[in-house]
Amino acid sequence: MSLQLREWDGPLTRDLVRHPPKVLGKAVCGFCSTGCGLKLHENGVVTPDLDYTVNQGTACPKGWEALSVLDAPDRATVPLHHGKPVSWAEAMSIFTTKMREVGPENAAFISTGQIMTEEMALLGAVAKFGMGILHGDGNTRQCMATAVAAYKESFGFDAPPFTYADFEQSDVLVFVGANPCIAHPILWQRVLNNKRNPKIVVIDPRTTETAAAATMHLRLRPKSDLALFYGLAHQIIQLGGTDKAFVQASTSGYEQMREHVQAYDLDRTSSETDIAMSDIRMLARWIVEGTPRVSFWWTMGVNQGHQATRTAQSIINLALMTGNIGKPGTGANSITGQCNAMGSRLFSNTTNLLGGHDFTNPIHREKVARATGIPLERIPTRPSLAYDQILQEVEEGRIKALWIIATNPAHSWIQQGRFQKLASKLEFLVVQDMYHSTETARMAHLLLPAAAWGEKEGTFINSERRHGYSMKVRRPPGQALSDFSIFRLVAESWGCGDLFREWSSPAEVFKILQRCSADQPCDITSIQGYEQLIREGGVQWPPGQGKERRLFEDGKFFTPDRKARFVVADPQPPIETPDDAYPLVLLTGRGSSAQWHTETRTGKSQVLSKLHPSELILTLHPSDAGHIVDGQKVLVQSRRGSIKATAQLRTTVRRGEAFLPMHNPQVNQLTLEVVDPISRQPSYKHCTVRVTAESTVGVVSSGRSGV
Ligand SMILES: Nc1nc2c(c(=O)[nH]1)N[C@H]1C(S)=C(S)[C@@H](COP(=O)(O)OP(=O)(O)OC[C@H]3O[C@@H](n4cnc5c(=O)[nH]c(N)nc54)[C@H](O)[C@@H]3O)O[C@H]1N2
Ligand SMILES: Nc1nc2c(c(=O)[nH]1)N[C@H]1C(S)=C(S)[C@@H](COP(=O)(O)OP(=O)(O)OC[C@H]3O[C@@H](n4cnc5c(=O)[nH]c(N)nc54)[C@H](O)[C@@H]3O)O[C@H]1N2
Ligand code: SF4
Ligand SMILES: [Mo]
Repeated sequence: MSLQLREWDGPLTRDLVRHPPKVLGKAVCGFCSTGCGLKLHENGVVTPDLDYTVNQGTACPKGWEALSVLDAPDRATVPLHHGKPVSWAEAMSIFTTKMREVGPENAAFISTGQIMTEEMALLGAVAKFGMGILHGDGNTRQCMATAVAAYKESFGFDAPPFTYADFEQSDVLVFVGANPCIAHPILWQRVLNNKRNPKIVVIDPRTTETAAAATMHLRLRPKSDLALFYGLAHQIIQLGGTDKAFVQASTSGYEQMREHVQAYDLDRTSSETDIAMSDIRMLARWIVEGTPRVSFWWTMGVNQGHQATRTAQSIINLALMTGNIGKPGTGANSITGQCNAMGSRLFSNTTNLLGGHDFTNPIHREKVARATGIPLERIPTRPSLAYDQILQEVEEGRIKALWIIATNPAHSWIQQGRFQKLASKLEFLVVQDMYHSTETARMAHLLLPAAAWGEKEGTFINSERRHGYSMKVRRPPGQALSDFSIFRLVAESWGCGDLFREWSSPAEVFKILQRCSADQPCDITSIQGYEQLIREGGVQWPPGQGKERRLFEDGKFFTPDRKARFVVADPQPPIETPDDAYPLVLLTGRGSSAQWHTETRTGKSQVLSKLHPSELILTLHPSDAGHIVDGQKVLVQSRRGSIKATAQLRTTVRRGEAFLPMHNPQVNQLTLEVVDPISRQPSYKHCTVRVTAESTVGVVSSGRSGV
């Protein structure tokens, strides 16, 4: 198949679009949360689905290459025990024996936002209800936990309110810590469809591709967002921009918020954020004058921070106070990351009990017991520990076995040195992945080979709450099995298979999950099975009229008093701040639209590899470079580690700051394990480093102190 790839690399792609090979089926893309509809053809060819509402006939490079990356030589094709092939029967016997030896109370699982909803639900159910494992979290903690915590407290439920049509119907779009040109290119395309001549505001310390395309770029000091949004709220109040009727009818806590932001006058806000007073005032005017439709969009620049939840809520506050919610082109909108992060938020049975329920609530437990047929006493009465807390338990020797599914923490978890040390303490590490070569799979005692997207069926939930169906169009390689089948094997092997008789196929599990969702904000009981998802090109929760729908049109939220809450806090400084030894702030994030996270998949495509630099590039401001010249090899050092990179001197980063893409496995050797205390999401976008020339003669220092 990789031969095929070379054949259609380049201008031939155009002919393929005109005369594509036979269509085998349709699927929702398995990379990002945009959830583009794709057609899967023979010979590994993918084309965008012209009829799908989300992407309207377009796809980004990862989508086009989605099938080709399945044919890599390092696909896991047989179970491996300490690197040696074993049969599935042996693998299951090893799994069960070791897990029993350690005891389920001393085991945990780490799930993902990148398998089918039905699969993650089955995993959560088998592990927690069947095996009695109490603790399970997922890579969604690295990504969306902040948005979840913020929405729950502010809206009463984890409910991103928007539909993608809002990109097209907005007059002012404010992107905070988001770089959709790279991370969500097809959503950016929806922005470009906007015919209202919108103002596009980008709030990001870097001049990103998105910032370069903006009407206004607020190049704030990293992690000063909270002060900026309080300052903006203060300006909006002064301009008389509060939507009093909406605030009165649909919110609580406005007065406290108003008092809290009094302290953020222009002077203070400007000095704490490095944003000119005139720009803050201008943005406040844009938000209120002529009552435009304003939408706020945030991603990892907000979610990954030491005070992330309160920052997300300071954005929500702005939408609430100006009544920009529940109407076309508005909203306080968190853009999701992975293809099924939304599925994992509602149905992974980790932080929440299936269907967005609460483990500690006896009524919820009874309801889920009835909906699933699982005996009530098997449902835990408390939620899992968070990812970082699970690792802490490993450190303290209480958790001795870890089962990791469809995530690669030996690359992606923050502060690698600590992670590696902890993982090596484990008595039993099981990794379930489609490749045997990932950084985490190479550490596994037992590797379970998984089928990939395209080789199995099920549903994802995208960023606008759309359930979409993906078809199986090819066989998995060797003896690899779908994650769904692996979880069923585990249940049988553990001896709890009887509990899951009804969970016999993804379609049956979808029905069980529908029952779990009854009377919740995410109620999907009325969906007529996969058939409706296929026929309608996905269905947003909760189902209703129209192809694209938003929440809160009636001004009623999911809190007990049906009012949205204003939430505020005092800004705290970041944990690690620049000093003489480590003078630069290091930011990390997505490098290109052709690279996906730890690159286990995208790294296999020859087409995608041509779309980004092959070396690790450190972007450094010229005035911080000292004697370092553009293109020079450098050492990037933090208090945790030291890595090599190639310096690129650009003014796209602010003076005193540097940027590294997250796709290189070494980058997290530098980062510092700090989490937001509310969401427990890691703060990947703030630590300090020094950069020195990698020279044999001597070390030439850079940074403000070195210049
Ligand atoms: N091509 C590609 N697309 C992807 C992914 C991928 O790996 N590759 N991953 C997907 C996933 S899981 C996710 S979560 C999303 C992430 O999507 P994004 O969040 O858009 O991507 P990032 O580059 O991580 O971070 C966005 C921006 O935050 C800025 N930032 C850093 N610190 C701050 C700060 O303190 N304040 C503000 N306002 N901004 C700050 C960074 O400079 C960066 O430009 O992308 C998804 N899409
Ligand atoms: N420095 C820094 N680090 C970061 C971030 C950052 O901005 N900066 N961002 C964080 C964010 S937002 C995220 S979401 C994480 C992502 O971090 P990870 O989840 O670790 O990254 P992926 O490379 O997506 O890992 C997915 C794994 O699942 C495997 N896989 C794919 N499909 C399947 C399947 O169907 N079944 C099974 N069993 N396996 C499958 C892949 O081969 C791969 O090994 O990284 C985080 N790490
Ligand atoms: S934008 Fe996201 S969902 Fe669409 S093709 Fe690209 S990776 Fe897939
Ligand atoms: Mo993410």
